[in-house]
Amino acid sequence: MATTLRKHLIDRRRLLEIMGSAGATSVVLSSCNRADARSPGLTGGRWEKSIPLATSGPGGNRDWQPGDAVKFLPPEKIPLSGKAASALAALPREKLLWIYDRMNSSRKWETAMKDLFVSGKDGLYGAFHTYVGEEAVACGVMAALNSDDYIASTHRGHGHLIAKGGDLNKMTAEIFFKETGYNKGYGGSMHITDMSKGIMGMNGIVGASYYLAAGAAIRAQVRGTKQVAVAFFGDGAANSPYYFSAIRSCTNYKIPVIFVNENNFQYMGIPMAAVVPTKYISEYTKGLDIPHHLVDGNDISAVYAATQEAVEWARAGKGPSMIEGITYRWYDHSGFAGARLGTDGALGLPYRSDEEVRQWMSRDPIQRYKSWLLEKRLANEGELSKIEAEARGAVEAAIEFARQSKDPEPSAGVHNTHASGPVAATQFYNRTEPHVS
Ligand SMILES: Cc1ncc(C[n+]2csc(CCOP(=O)(O)OP(=O)(O)O)c2C)c(N)n1
Repeated sequence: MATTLRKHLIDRRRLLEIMGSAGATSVVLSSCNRADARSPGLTGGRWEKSIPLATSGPGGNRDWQPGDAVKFLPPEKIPLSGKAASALAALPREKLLWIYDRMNSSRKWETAMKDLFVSGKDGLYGAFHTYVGEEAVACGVMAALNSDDYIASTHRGHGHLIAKGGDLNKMTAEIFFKETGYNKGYGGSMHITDMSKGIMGMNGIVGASYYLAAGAAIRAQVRGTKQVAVAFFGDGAANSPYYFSAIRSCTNYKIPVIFVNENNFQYMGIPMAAVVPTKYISEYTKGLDIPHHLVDGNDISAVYAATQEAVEWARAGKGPSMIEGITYRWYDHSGFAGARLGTDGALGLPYRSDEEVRQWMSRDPIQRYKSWLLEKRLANEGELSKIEAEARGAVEAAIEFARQSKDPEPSAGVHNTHASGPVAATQFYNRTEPHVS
């Protein structure tokens, strides 16, 4: 047994190389991009045409141009009064500060990772999809959930995980591919999962969140636990055939899923409008008799209030709701083309205008929330600065934790890449009959 195992031992890096040379899909190959001289890939500096670029397409908005996302720009400040502001302000102050902490932790963690990727300092590599700019969606949703509710995330899900209580040390160690990481260094960014916190995982499969969330929600429905499940998805993922199928079935059976669309106008390097025939994603399912909430996704109060209503609706046994948050990502689809060390945002990308990026960055969801808290006198500068400093400290500590952690042993590859461990792996490799999948 030991000899057989040794014969087949490969470490993660070798596995990726083999898959790449065997012509694995672009999704897998993208995780092979290294931040080194041989393959600058998607990390730092320039934009490689390794992702598709189309500024026009079959959608209903054929005249969409880079820069047009400015037309959807929300106001500079989030409303101090009104239904959403009242709903948020009704939360205990500790919870309001907790939201500020989660938003800052998410932003500071991803920004620190960006600086590490761009500098090349720790030799980081692999796919990394930043959520920077979209934090109000994750934190607004999570503020309305209980800790035992479920979330099914996306490829761009670090912000979801951090808002749901993901462990920064384990997340960072996973990005560093260390054995202390969430997936013991064998998953990387897109497989981070923490079932103890209801986090059913980030996911490299676009559109996978619908059925994962539905499965968890059916379980809750059958057991009568009143838990809900949230399926996060992007504007591009709304074009998956599974989207309508899932939301329709959840409507039929009143399954407690909340479908949360993060409309950031960008579908890799394709403007969302080139493939979306309606103005908003929430128009896709208008015919279904379920609540639809179209909100400013950079306004934490709007996202929170919409989710609170959707949660009440679901817990009352009325089934799913759909929330669309209009937001914007500050960086490239994956990696850090156009990004700079110590500076926010990625400029010079061909599928969007720099002016659009700057305008959307001026609607920073964290700054907007900070002003709201201060103007409503729900927090003071000192308290918020303390939270910012603590978030920074936690990120620095997590990076140090990852640096100090060990690389996985090569033999761990057999344990960590097969669900049933080394026995199943050995049987698979020793099989004599042709493998039919
Ligand atoms: C099933 C599947 N198809 C295609 C891809 C390649 N892919 C990765 S991310 C992405 C775009 C997703 O866009 P969107 O849903 O708008 O999310 P965003 O990246 O904007 O957050 C695509 C097509 C994939 N990972 N999985």
